[in-house]
Amino acid sequence: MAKLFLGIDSSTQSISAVVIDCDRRKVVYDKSLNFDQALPQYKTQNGVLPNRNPLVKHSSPLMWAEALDLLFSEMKKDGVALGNILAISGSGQQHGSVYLNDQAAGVLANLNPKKSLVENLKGVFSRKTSPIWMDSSTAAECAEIRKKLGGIKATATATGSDTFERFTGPQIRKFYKTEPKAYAQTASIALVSSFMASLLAGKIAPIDHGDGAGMNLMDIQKKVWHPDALAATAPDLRKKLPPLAESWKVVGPVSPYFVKKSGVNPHAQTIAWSGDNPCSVIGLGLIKAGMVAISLGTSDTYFGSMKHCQTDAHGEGHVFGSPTGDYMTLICFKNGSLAREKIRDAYGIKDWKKFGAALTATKPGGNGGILLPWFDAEIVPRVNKPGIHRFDLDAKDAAANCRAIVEGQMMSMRLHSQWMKVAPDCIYATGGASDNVPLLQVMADVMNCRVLRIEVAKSAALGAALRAAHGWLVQAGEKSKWENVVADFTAPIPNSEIRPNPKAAKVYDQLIEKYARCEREALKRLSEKS
Ligand code: XUL
Repeated sequence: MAKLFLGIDSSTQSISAVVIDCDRRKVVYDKSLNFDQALPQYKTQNGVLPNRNPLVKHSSPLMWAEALDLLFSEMKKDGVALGNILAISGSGQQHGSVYLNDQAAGVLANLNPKKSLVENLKGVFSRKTSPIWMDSSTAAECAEIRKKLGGIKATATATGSDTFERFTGPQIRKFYKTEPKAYAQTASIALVSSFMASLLAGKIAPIDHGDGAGMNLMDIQKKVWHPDALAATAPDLRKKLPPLAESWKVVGPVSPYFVKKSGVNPHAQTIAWSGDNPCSVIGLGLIKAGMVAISLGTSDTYFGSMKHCQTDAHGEGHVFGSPTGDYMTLICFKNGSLAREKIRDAYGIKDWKKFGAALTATKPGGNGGILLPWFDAEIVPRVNKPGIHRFDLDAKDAAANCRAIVEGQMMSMRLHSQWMKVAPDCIYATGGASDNVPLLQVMADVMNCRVLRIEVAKSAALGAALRAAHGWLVQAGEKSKWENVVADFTAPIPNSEIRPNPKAAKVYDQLIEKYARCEREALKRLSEKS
């Protein structure tokens, strides 16, 4: 019998399934359902419910449940050998929360397969909609919680991140302040991940350390609920939160609902779900400290892994639990591809190939020119007033500006990941711009580290499937080294390795000091102006 594991990704816009065969080391099934298209009755736009207030972004937990039903019926229709699935885990969009009343546990334990999940779940919510990660309506609550915890550094040290509007704690506080009755009727608060795991297992599932760290409620060092953070957020909160658990925790066998309805193996175990970023870390194969992935998308994202928990005193980067039991970081630089594109277009450079040629034609470090690429308000470092800043750089020199923007972005990543105290020893590059070899050469030189390209379609769902395999092996008492679990599934593109040029790396060791000085100067100027 094939050893099959299922990973499900309940993301912002869609739900996906990836099935892996662990003996053949292959993905054997892969399917996505887009919420707006598959479930138009919920009237979501890109998975989000319309709202008059542009800061409010909610979605429907019933829609996510209906999508799960639909996904299983599609798998059955497509002939997936659901009877051979040994374990199921999943990934949920991080930070989103689901509010359940005191009926929920009983309903979950007795899901009726003759009805749909939606029909089963009708009476279990104490809040109809779920705030998701795109919501930014909790600035006041962020300030209140941060103040009670003693400021940015203290908040980040305690919970792994400064307070952020999308994080669950500030969202819970807003719910408590604006709908105190409904808050009082809430018996259990789930994350998207633990809610979906609860449906699968037919009981309230724990929150894993990966997703739990995205709440501003978990003690990031001890991995338990942080009493001060709970007290700063809302009364009686401890009672409403499920236990925290390791990411490989077996929640229990899959609910008979899915066995009877879809023919899932009755012995299939539900493994704790996690957030999409922790799952992607596994789906990208970042299983050891020092392994880093840089995603070059609209924004550039730096995913790191570390053994020992360090936090960012400036509160710009996040620390979550890694599903390996170690820690991971997520640092998001807003001015990514769009900023590169702005420079490309400003100089009339036709395509990325020509942009790459400009990088190759110029020498590392230019002539000491620095460009701070804040076309948009930036997250890291915090910049509220958009604008680019040039130092010793001729604005008329197209090629020098192409080099300077990429160097600036890479030096910013190097500078603003130093708090991790782990120098990368291997970087996986992903995302749209990762096929630009000259750009990756600048990355390798600035970081003084080899860079390999990796394809990441469905990294969160794949990571969830790999986590299901790992959780199943752990509970079966079998050896479950992460290297063996991810082997073949997360291999970088063959022959894609780019090595740093030692001479160039030396140039950047010097130039980064100047970059840091320029950044400090620009930030000081901006704060004086405001
Ligand atoms: C991370 C974050 C997003 C969501 C996307 O903090 O908010 O990456 O996880 O689903």
